[in-house]
Amino acid sequence: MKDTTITLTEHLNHVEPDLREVILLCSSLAAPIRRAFRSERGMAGTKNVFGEDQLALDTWADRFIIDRLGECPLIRCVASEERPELVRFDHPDGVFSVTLDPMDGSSLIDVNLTIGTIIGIYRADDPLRPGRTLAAAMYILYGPMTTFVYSAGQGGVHEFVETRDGIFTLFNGDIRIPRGQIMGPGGLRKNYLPHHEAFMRHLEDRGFKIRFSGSFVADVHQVLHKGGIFTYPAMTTHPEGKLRLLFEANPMGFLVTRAGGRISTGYANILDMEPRGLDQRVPIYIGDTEAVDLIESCARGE
Ligand code: P6P
Repeated sequence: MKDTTITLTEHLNHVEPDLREVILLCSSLAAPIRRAFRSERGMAGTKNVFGEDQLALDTWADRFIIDRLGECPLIRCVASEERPELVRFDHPDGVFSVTLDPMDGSSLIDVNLTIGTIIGIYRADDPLRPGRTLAAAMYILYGPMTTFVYSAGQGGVHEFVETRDGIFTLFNGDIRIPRGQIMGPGGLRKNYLPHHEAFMRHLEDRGFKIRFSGSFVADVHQVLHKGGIFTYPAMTTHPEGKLRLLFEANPMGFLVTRAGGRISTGYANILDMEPRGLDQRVPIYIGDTEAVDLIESCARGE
């Protein structure tokens, strides 16, 4: 149901006041980040901890967001995909640890495709915890519209659209992932492992159509609304896949699970994983329960 009268500020009235303050702070990042797209162009000349070339937009957004989060005394630390170490603040009364993918899909900005910011919030001293312990997760999508999706506490998953700078109104309340027939197949077929190869054949036999943009957050958002599955699997060349446990899998898996879907390595629920480190990668299957159940069945050799 689309309702454009309730604002994010009003919608968050059911959330604990300290968490509500941090979620609103995160939503306030959208407008200034979007304004930077035209100025922060080209390569930064640096690489992140995953060995990926950083764009000027990646490093700018990382610095901007961490500076803004660092002004909030409730936040103890931030783990960013763009930094090798945890960023700790001198906030002795801080209660939250934050995970941040500042600009997921950033390379697509030059071709004007949708990219996003992914944030996870733990009520804990550090973010090296299972995704199921998140207090809240959210993402900002910079697409034809600027939208903000969040879930907090025991609540559902809700989408807001920015109507004026910094003002978000409810666009889709309590989203439930439907059963669908789209798939976002990351990786290279020539490097697929047998169980993944079998899974992809099953999807094609069932008439699944490919929807893969190169932006994880945008592709998962589409699956959240239309059902189906996004996958970036383990491969012969990348036994742990490409995408990151802390910065991508946990927050997006938390949201999709809250909407009635699932996230799996192909063998087990990713939200139960104890992270080994900030830079841990993980094979990802995220989508409606039927599609995720199917990959786990393939992995068991059924
Ligand atoms: P590939 C973007 O760089 C990203 O981290 C995800 O957003 C996206 O799903 C994936 O990598 C794309 O990877 O190998 O297809 O370029």
